[in-house]
Amino acid sequence: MEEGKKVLYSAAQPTNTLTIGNYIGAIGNWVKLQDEYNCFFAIANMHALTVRQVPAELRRRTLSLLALYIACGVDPEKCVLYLQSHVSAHAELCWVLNNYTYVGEMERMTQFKDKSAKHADNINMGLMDYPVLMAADILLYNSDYIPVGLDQRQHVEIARDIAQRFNNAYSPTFTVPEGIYLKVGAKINDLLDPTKKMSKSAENPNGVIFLDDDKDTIIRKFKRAVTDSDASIKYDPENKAGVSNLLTIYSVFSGKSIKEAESEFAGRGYGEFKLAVGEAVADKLAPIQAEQARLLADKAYLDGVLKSGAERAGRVADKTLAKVYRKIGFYQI
Ligand code: ATP
Ligand code: LTN
Repeated sequence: MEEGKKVLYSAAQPTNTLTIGNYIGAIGNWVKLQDEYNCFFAIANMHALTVRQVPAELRRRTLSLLALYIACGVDPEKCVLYLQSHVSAHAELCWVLNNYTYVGEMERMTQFKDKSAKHADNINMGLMDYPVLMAADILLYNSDYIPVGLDQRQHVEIARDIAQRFNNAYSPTFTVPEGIYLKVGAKINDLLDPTKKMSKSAENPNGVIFLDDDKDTIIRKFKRAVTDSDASIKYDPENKAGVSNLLTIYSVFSGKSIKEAESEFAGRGYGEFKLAVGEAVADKLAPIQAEQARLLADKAYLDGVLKSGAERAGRVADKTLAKVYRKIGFYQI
């Protein structure tokens, strides 16, 4: 960790296959930030448990997500990459913070309400406690900045509240973190319902581009993307949600600004535009997919990254936890 650099923290869950929404809103953005900050990027397998998982799948997806981080360009030499369950301080701090969090606040969380509706047969305590575990993740590392998609904003806000509440009850202990959100790409929408977030657990896979989709699938999905009858390629999220979403995706994957993309396609048809978006996405994903497959064949290397990550993360986390235990009055020997 370099002296003087601010701390950046983020994570993704090893559930389902990640989407271009996760790439744009999270991992791809982390890559751009990794030189400027001391970064911790976790694989949130404890959060994954809040929805039923098949054990073998969870295990497989864990390594697959680590390989994906690295294949996307997150550098394990520069950043601490680790598995949440390898650092026991997460669960321990979560327990402490539970006592500074109100049931009413958790019941009001949008994601809790959405996931409770979706998994009505399994509204478990973990699902409700999800934001407190996330606060523990963040606060253990004295994180200054949390780059996430807009769907996670409410969780970052509650982490700030919990940090301030604890600091006020004792003495300054936690850094109060700040969420950072992309101007373009903090919420990529579903291709078939462009008013809704593109989600890796969506019911209809045709509205979602998964990071392991092949070129034909990607082009086919973009061809079917919902647009409008106005036939003009303009960025206007209020009135032209579908086209604006496609422009955002094109802008990120082609490296051009939204304005440049608009002029490139001025006067051209939706068919041609959708094909160009599909090609830009497929061309960018192909080398990432190949690199992920190459890394997955080298399990010893991936295990080594996790081992070193757990040690580096554990050292920082244990220090924070010891400080918390001291302040709350846990007897120490
Ligand atoms: P689920 O669909 O199961 O709720 P998720 O994709 O939201 O999953 P994670 O894998 O934990 O959940 O998300 C990792 C990161 O990707 C988070 O920072 C989240 O905000 C971001 N993210 C997820 N979907 C999008 C999206 N459609 N647009 C932008 N960012 C996104
Ligand atoms: N809940 C997040 C994943 C996550 C996270 C974190 C993000 C777990 N712990 C700490 C930022 C900071 C999600 O994207 N679903």
